[in-house]
Amino acid sequence: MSDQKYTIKDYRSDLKPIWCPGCGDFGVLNSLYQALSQLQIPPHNLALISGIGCSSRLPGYVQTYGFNSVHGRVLPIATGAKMANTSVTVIGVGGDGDGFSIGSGHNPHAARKNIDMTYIVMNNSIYGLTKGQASPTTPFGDITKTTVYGNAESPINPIRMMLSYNASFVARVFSGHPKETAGIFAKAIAHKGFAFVEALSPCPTWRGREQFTYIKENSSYLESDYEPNDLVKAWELADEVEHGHKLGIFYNVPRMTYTEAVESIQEKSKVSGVPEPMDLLNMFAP
Ligand SMILES: Cc1ncc(C[n+]2csc(CCOP(=O)(O)OP(=O)(O)O)c2C)c(N)n1
Ligand code: SF4
Ligand SMILES: [Mg+2]
Repeated sequence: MSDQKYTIKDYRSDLKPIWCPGCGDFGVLNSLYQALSQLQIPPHNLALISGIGCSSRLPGYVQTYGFNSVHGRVLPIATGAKMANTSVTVIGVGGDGDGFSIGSGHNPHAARKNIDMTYIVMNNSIYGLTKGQASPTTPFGDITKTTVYGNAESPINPIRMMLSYNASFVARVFSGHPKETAGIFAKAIAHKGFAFVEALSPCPTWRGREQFTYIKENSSYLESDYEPNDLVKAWELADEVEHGHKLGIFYNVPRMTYTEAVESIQEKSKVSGVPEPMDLLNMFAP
């Protein structure tokens, strides 16, 4: 008998996913169940926060606390949940439209503050739920419902974006590789600080079956001796033109979390004392 208290079935909710057959989000969900079970995260000590989109339906399929919230607002809501109860494991999930378009302005702040949470973006390079408009990760020249003669915009590289925002853990996975994806999810969730994972998750409905094949044929893992602590090296390897879709953990460094920083400031204030109101006024006097 297994000594694991929580098995995959303890994380499955009664809701049956309504994603289209072949949607990459199924693979992401299954890998997340595996990672949670590997880490033995108690379902009652977990909160999954999503935005709006096909991918954002994911919290409903996990037997835990969840909030399918507002388009583009995964990170502020997840941050609030973490601040309200720092002992809860908080995981934000959403799509590329949600996280890199309307919600993009929240990324630098969660990353720079090093909020102790995981953020998984299911990137299908399309707005799936709203029927196939181009997103910020749609490649240049690609044909979509809104770019019928080809996309005139250059895409965001999510790995480079998060590296430049000083995220302390940055990784990329592919939904078609369940075992590897579960392993990287587990490392991201266990990471102390803000962990970002881009999950390449094809949308056969609006991008065709070719999207899965393209990712499968053009992706490869970072070398096994790669050390994910060199920002310049990580930036270089994130170059998709030169390296294709590199998969794995690009960057993983220890850094004080927001909660730790606040606690340390609270401790300092106990020693130095709280300034009197008049002292504060004098500090700003001309
Ligand atoms: C404020 C607001 N603007 C626009 C929408 C419409 N909308 C819903 S989901 C979505 C994009 C979904 O794309 P993505 O985040 O990539 O998720 P996917 O469906 O591809 O998983 C949009 C534009 C909305 N719900 N709320
Ligand atoms: S439209 Fe695309 S992203 Fe949405 S459920 Fe279907 S395959 Fe998945
Ligand atoms: Mg999308």
